[in-house]
Amino acid sequence: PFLENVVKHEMFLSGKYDTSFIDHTPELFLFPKRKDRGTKMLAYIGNVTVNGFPGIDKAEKPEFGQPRIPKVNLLEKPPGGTKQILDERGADGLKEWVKEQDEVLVTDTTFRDAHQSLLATRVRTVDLKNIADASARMQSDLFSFEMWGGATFDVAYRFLKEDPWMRLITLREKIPNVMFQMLLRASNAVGYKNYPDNVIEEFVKRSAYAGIDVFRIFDSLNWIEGMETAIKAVRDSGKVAEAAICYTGDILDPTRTKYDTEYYKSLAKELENQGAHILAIKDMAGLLKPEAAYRLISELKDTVDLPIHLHTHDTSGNGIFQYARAIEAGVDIVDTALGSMSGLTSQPSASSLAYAMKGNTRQLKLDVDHSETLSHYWEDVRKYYAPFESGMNSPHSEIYKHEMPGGQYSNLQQQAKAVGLGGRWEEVKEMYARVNQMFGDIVKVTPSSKVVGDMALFMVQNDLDEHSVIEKGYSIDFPDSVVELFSGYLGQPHGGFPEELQKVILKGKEPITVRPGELMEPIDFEKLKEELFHELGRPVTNFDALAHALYPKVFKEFTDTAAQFGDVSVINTPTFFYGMKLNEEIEVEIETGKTLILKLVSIGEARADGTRVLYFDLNGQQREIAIKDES
Ligand code: 3PY
Ligand code: ZN
Repeated sequence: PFLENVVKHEMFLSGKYDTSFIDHTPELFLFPKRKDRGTKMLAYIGNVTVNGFPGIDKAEKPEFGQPRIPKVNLLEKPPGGTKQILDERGADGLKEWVKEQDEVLVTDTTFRDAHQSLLATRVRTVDLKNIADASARMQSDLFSFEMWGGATFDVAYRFLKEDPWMRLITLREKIPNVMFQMLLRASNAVGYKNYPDNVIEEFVKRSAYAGIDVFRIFDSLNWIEGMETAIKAVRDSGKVAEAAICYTGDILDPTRTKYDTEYYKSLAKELENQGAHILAIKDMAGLLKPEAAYRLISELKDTVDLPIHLHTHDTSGNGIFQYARAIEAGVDIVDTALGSMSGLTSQPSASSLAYAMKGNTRQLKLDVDHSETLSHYWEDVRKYYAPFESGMNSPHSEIYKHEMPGGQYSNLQQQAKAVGLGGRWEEVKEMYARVNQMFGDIVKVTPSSKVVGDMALFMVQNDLDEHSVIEKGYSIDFPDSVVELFSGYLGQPHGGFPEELQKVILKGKEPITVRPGELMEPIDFEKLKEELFHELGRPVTNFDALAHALYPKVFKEFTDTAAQFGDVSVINTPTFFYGMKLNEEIEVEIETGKTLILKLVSIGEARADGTRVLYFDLNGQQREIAIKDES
C-alpha cells in the first residue's frame, strides 16, 4: 500500500520530488484498511456466478481460448517515438515536426473510441494492459494512442468498477514512447454537463501529470467560448492542444446552408487564434462524404497554418474513401483502429487504409504487419464483450439521415433496452432525426447528442410527436438533460434555440446566454479531500477528489463497491462478466508477485433466507461464501 500511495501521488507523477518527498508527505502513510482481499474477491465472483452481471443475460460461462499476445523482448526498451519528440521539443516543436512529415501520421483509437463505439465502452484495463508491452514495441511509429477520455472515464467507474486514473498510469508505464491522446469535452470535461472552470483546469493538470500528451478538445455545440478555458489549461500544462471542430450537416448539399464551408473556416480561424497546436475535424457520426472531405480539408489548409487531424466513424462504409480524399487534400493525421476493432461505428481499419493508399504519392506511417498481428489479439478479446455488441453487422448508409455519433450508437441502444424500448430501436433512431430538426438542427456529439437521445427515447416512450410536444408541453415533465440544454447550461447553439419549443420546455424560466462557467462557484478541492477522507476512511488522492467533483453519485457507488469487493480490476474479463464454472480454477494476480489461485468447488441449494453457500478453494484453503440469490 505504501508504494501504491507513492505512485499515485501527484508529486511523484509530476517528477517534481526530491529525497524529502517522503518525509513531507504524511498521507503516503495512510493505508486503506486491509480486509481479506481474497474473501472480498470471492464475494464478487460468487455474486456474478449466482446473479450474473448487469446488462448480460445470465448464461453458462462461454469457453474462451487464450488471446494471442505477440511475444516481444521486454529486456529491450521500446523504440523512441512521438512522446520523446514532445518531451524534447515541446508542443510547438511537435507541431513543426508534424508539418515536416511527408507521410500521413496515424492515431490508433483501439484503446478508446473503437470500443466506445463497438462495445459500449466496456473494455477493461486488464485487457489493455495485457497487450500494452507489445503495442509499445510494434506501434512505435504512431502519432498517438487515443486511449482515454470520452466515455471511458465514466464507464470505468460506473460499470467496470475500476479506477480510470490507474488505467492511465498503468499504460503510461508500459508505453513510454508514443504520445497518449484523450478526448476532452471542453467545459464538460469527461462528463455530461458544464463544470466550474477550476474543475476543468484541475482535470487537465492532473491528466497531464498522469500521462496525457494530446488533448482533443471539442464543444458539443461548436461554441468556441466554451472551449477557451480548456485550451488555455492544456497550453499551460505544456501539452498539445488539439482543438476540434465537430462536423455536422453536409457542405455538399446547397439546401443545408446552416453548416457550410464558411462556417467551418471561421471556426478554424478562431481556434488557431485561441492557440490550438493542431486542428481536428471530428466527424463523430461519419457524415463527411469523400468529396466533402477533399473540399473541406483543402479549404482549411488554405485558412490556417496548423496540422490537420481527421477523425471519422465508418458507419456508412465510406471511411476509407473519405480518408483517401482527405489525404489527397493534404491532411496530416488520421484516426484508425486495428483491423478487428475497426469498421462500422468504429474508425476505419489502419491496415486497410495503408493498402488502399498503395501507389499514391503519400503513404501512411504505419507498420502493416505489426498492425495485423496485434489485430489477432483484439479479435480474441473482443469475444469477451459479445453481449455489448450493437448487432450492427453491415454498413448503415442511413447514418446520413439520423446523424447519430458512432460512439453513441451502441450506448443509446443499451439505454433503450434498459427502459424497455429494445424492440422499438428502429423507431428510436427515426425519432432521433426528428428531434434534431425540432431542436433546430444542432451539432450532435456528447453531451448534446445525449440530450437528443434522451428526448427521442422520451418521445417514443410517451407516444409524443412534434405537435403534441408543443400542445401538451406545459404539462410535460421533460427529461432533465433537455431542460438543461434549453436553459443554456451546455452553451449556445449556432443560430440560437427554437423559441416556441424553448418556452414550452422552460415554462417561464429564463435561459442563460453567458458562459455557464462564469456563474459557477469554484470547487474547494482541499476541503473536498478532507470531507472525502472522513467519509471513505482512507487516503484520498487528487484523482479521487476530481472524480467526485465530476460525478459524486457514480464515484460514491464505485467506492462502495470497492469497499465491498476490493479491487475487481485484477480479475480476468471472462470471470468478471460471467463468474466461474464448477471445478474451474483461475489465477488472479492481485499485485506484482502475489497471485491467488481460486477454484469453485460447489454451489449449495438456495436456503430459506434466499442465500446460497458457495464453496471455494483459495490457495489451497477452503472458503465458504453466502450469496443472496436474486433470481
Ligand atoms: C465522446 O464525447 O465520448 C465522444 O466520443 C464524442 O464523439
Ligand atoms: Zn469518435
